[in-house]
Amino acid sequence: MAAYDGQQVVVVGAGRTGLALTAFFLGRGARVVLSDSRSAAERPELTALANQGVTLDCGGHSPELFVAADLIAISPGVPLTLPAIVAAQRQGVPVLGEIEVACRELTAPLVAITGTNGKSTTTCLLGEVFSAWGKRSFVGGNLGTPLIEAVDEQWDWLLAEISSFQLEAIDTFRPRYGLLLNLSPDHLDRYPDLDAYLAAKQQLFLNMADDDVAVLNADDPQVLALAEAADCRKVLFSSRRLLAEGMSLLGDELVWRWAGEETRFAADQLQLCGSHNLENVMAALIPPLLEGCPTKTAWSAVCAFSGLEHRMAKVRELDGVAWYNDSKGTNVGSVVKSLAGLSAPVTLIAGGRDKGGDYGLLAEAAVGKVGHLILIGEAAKRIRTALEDNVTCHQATTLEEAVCLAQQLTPCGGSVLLSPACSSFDMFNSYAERGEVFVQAVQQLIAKGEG
Ligand code: UMA
Ligand code: ADP
Repeated sequence: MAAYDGQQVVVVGAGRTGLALTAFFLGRGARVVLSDSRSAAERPELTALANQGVTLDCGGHSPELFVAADLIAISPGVPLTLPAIVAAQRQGVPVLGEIEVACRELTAPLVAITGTNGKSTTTCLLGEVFSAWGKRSFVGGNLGTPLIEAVDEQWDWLLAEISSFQLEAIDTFRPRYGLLLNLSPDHLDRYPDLDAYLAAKQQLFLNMADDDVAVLNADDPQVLALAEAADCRKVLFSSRRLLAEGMSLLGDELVWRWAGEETRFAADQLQLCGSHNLENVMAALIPPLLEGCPTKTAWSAVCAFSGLEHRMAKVRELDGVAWYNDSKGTNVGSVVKSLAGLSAPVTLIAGGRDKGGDYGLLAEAAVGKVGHLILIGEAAKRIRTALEDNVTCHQATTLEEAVCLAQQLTPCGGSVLLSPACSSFDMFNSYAERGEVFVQAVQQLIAKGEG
């Protein structure tokens, strides 16, 4: 455990993570400065913290406070390129990410789940299995509850979704299990190029060694390449070939081969749909099975899991049209997977804050599948440019307008899919809010004959 008594700590970002970090450092006797780019007027709720002795640095990040700190603790949304951070680092002030601060306090073994897509689903699947096995598990991280909130309780296991942002500022962070599910371009609004994004993901393996286990997607060459230098055991999963050891998909069975034994699971017992979810299930089973969880317990738990909100969730059927909410489809790779699970004709609602994705890949997936594309948000123009030769494009100013337009355009037997390929922050506070607005608008639609 680190000692912070009397230390001057600057916490950067006053969102969910920053507030949890502030509470943690106050509890450890530190003097806390909470710094946020948003003005105090925008964050009136922070006044209560000022009353508890926290110094507020709002409406920007004051370099003089950063340079004078003993430690800077950053939220995931804060880039290391922030000038005040760069200035402090030059003066030798340590800069730690929240997961680094947290792991210095935590003693329970950690399963860290990362990859471009499927992190939240896999993390929750793991949570279901460990809980069914009777283990007291913290389930959080990028999923919503910052890891630092785990520090004041006793856990058997820590199951944490970890983003590339969170991996940027680690030092000793060392998971017992590190899951790397898949890699495709994402967050190119934060990283200068794909290599920088991949380098952040690779940090997962930085301190993994000896008996730590990297759980890797054998079908993703980029995943294998990033893990090549990892100095720990590697256990693979594959949906394309039967592995001599590891977890494979063979026809409609999952095959677990380990220590000379083989167990088979019938995939049609799962409630989760789609080939991508089979990958998530395969990855999630590996840590508990290696730890000795009975196979029946693990399998029943994954079968009982019906999925998370805002991920390919069917909202309703109306006039023979199925409506799906996939608001969490925030990059091109995930939209491609979601489209693969539907048959033509699909009316796709996409757009939002551009993350620099390659919409050309979306154009390939849309051919013969997407009849109409309805665009919303800041990225509309870039997406239209990439897809207008392949798909009929339409524009809507609000998500509600997009829903009404989709109803007019989609024939009986088709489906409407909200899967934006972008983040939500141009029009909403979160992907969840975007999904809720979509669901509400869809629920309010009246059948065509009744209008
Ligand atoms: N801020 C600054 N300066 C900056 C940037 C941001 O002061 O340069 C301030 C903002 O004004 C805001 C605060 O920082 O007040 C927000 O901090 P944050 O963006 O780190 O958000 P948190 O609320 O702390 O939530 C973070 C994760 N957010 C991001 O990574 C962007 C949440 O993941 C995560 O659930 C939470 O920590 C708990 O761990 C969200 C996410 O979108 C869901 N993650 C990305 C993704 O999944 O694609 C990585
Ligand atoms: P993340 O937490 O990484 O964003 P989620 O589990 O929330 O992942 O799923 C988000 C979306 O990503 C889903 O709606 C689906 O379209 C897509 N997805 C989920 N799992 C996978 C996977 N293993 N491979 C590719 N895409 C996936």
